[in-house]
Amino acid sequence: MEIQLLFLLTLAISFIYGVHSTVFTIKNNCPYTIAPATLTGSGTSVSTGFELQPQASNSINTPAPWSGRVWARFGCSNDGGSYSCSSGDCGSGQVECNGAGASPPATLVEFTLSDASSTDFYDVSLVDGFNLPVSVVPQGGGCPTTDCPVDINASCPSELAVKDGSGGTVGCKSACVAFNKPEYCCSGDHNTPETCPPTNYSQFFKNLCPKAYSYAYDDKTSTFTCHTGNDYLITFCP
Ligand SMILES: *[C@@H]1O[C@H](CO)[C@@H](O)[C@H](O)[C@H]1NC(C)=O
Ligand SMILES: CC(=O)N[C@H]1CO[C@H](CO)[C@@H](O)[C@@H]1O
Repeated sequence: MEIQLLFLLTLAISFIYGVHSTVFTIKNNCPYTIAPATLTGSGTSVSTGFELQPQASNSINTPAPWSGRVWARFGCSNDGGSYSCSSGDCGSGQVECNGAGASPPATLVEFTLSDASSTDFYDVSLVDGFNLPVSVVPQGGGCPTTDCPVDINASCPSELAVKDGSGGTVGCKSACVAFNKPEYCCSGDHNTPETCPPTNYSQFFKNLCPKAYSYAYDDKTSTFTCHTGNDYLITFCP
């Protein structure tokens, strides 16, 4: 009897381990409503969009292995029955992005979650520009925090700034998004780390957010790892 029970317990534990999932808790610390969104790159698709009032949070269970990104929209309205946002919009016409990505500029939080007992990778990316400050704090395990805690809109060079209808800056494009040149996008004959060094524009972002990706080959100072099995708190306007 006891041996059977032990067997069943072992089976239950390995089943639970086999479907390990990571919890992303997404918190809105901004003084206005935001609409976080996710885009799954590989793995099971999770909730693709929802609104958060100031100080509200929402948890998303993400079965590992998974890779994808999280960002947040703001300045959203449902005028004429179609949902759209002045920053980070995904063009779906709904609160859910349904597999559509952010229209740049948007601050991206990127994850690659492993299913085995190995390593998760995460970063904050400004490669597509900036729209909101964010922090990523692994819950437990002594893993490093990464963030872009500064409102870059406030100091965005005019040639990169995106304005809303009333003239407020609602995003700051990367030089790649603004000028679409190989030396800024690390494309064409600039598609290696050697031929695509930092530029004065990527350095502008790096100076404000030293832990975030400021251009495509910014890996060394911008990718963070944690052993698999941790949960993550993602706070907008930390
Ligand atoms: C980068 O350099 C270009 C060309 O010299 C200049 O026009 C631009 O203002 C600089 N941008 C920043 C953010 O320093
Ligand atoms: C300087 C500036 O305009 N910053 C803005 C960045 O975006 C947020 C959200 O709309 C505004 O509140 C800031 O004023």
